[in-house]
Amino acid sequence: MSHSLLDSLHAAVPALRLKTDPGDLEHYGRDWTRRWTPNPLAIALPGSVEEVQAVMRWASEQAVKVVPSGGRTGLSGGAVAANGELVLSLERLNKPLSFDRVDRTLTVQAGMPLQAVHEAAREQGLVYPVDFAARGSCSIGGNIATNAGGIHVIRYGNTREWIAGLKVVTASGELLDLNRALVKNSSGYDLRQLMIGSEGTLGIVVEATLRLTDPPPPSNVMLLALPSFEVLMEVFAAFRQRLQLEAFEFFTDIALRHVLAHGAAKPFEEVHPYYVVTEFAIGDEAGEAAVMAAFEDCMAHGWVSDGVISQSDAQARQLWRLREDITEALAPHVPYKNDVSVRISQMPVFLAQTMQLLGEAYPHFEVVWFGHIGDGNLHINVLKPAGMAQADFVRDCEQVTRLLAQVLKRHGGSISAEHGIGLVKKAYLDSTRSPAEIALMRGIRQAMDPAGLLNPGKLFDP
Ligand code: 2HG
Ligand code: ZN
Repeated sequence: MSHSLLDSLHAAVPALRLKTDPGDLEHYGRDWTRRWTPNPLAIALPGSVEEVQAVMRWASEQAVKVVPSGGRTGLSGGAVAANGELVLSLERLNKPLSFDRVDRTLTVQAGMPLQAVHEAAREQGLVYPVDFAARGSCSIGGNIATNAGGIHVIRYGNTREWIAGLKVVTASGELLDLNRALVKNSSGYDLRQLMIGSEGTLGIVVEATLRLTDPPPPSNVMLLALPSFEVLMEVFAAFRQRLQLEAFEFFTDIALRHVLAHGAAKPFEEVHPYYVVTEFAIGDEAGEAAVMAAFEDCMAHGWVSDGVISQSDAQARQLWRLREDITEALAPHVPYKNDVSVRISQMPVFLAQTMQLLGEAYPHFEVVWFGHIGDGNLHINVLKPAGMAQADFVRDCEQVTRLLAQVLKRHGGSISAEHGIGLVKKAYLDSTRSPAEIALMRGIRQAMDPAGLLNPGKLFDP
C-alpha cells in the first residue's frame, strides 16, 4: 500500500526528494515531546514552492494526510506524525529571498532557522526581535504556526506582530499571497493573521515577509534573588515603572540547581528560593539612577535579597544561560510541561492558587517553575521520577492538568501561552475557548481543508 502510494507520488512530482529510511522516519516524525512513537508514511523534502503545491495536489487526489514540519522543536506534539501521514519538511526551503530597505522587510523561505533570520536582519543593520532558546534549531515557519513568543515579548510582542505577509499553500495546492506586506489593508478578513498560530491545520506557510526594527541600544542584564514568590510582581512593577524592560523572566532555585548541574556558573554564594533575570538599556546617567532607584526600592521593601548586573557581554550571556538553559537541563527527566498564561494583573493570585494546587497534587513529583512572568506566562515542568513508566506519569499529570485548567478558566487564562495546543493540550482546549469559539474554528478548518488532510488530530478533532 505505502509502496504504491509512494510510486504515485513519485510519478506526480518526479524530482521530489523523499526519505523513507527508518532512522529518517523516526527523526522527522517526532518533535521535542518524545511522547508518541513516530510512524510517518515518508518524508517529502520539496525544493520549491511549486513542489509543495504539487505534493498537496497529489495528497488531495489520494486523500493522504500531511504533517507540515519545520525544526520540530515544538513542545506540544504539533509536528508529530504517528499515523502514516506524509511529513512535508520545509527544511530545504531555508533561504533569505529579499530585503526591502524602504519597507524594512525581509522575505524568507519558511524553513529558515530563527537564528539565520536574526543574522540576515543584522546584516541589514536591523533586527528581527522575536527570540528564544531554540533559535538555532527552530524554523520561522514553525514560529509562525505557533505564534511563538519567547524572551522579548514584553517589549516586542509575539511573532504575530512581525509578519507583514505570508505565502501559504492550501490543502488543495493553491498558493495564497496574504497581505503582501501592506501596512494598511482594510479589505476584509485578514487570512494572514488566521494562519498565524493555526499549527499547520489551515495551510502550509512557504514564505514570510518579516518586519524588522532598529537595534535596541546596548543593554544590561540583571539577576535578582527574591525571598518569596509573593513579591515577584512588586519587583516587576518597581522595575517596569522606571525602565523600558526588554525581558523579565523568573525561575526557582530548583530550576537553578538543574542548570548548574548542566554546567552553568553559580551566580550567588547563598541559596535563594526565587530568581529574576531582567534586561534593559541603561544608556546614560539618568538610566543608571533609574536602575539604582528600582533596586534600592526593592531592597528597602525586602522584595529583593541580592542582585548582580552584567559588566560585559560575556557576563550577560552567562546570566541568560541560567534562564535559557532550563529546558535543556530538564530534558533528561522527561518533563510533563505546562505553558499557561493569565493577564499580568491576575498573576499574583493565580500563582498563589496554582502553587497551592500543585503542592497538594504533586507531593511526590519534583516541580520546576519558570517563565516569562512579565507576560503573565508560566512554564511548569513536572519531572518524571526515575523508574516510573512514562504512561503512568503522564496519566497522573493529566489529572492535575484538569484541575489546573479549571483554575485557568476561573481567571480567564490560557492553557497554552506560546507552545501551541498540538496533541498535548487538546483535551483542555475548552478551558480556554468557549464552545461557540471552538465550533467556529471547526467551521473554518472545514472550509479551508474539507478533507481533513492538514495536520490531522492536532488542535481539535473534526
Ligand atoms: C522557554 O521559555 C521555552 O524556555 C520552553 O518556552 C519552556 O521547557 C519549557 O517548558
Ligand atoms: Zn517560554
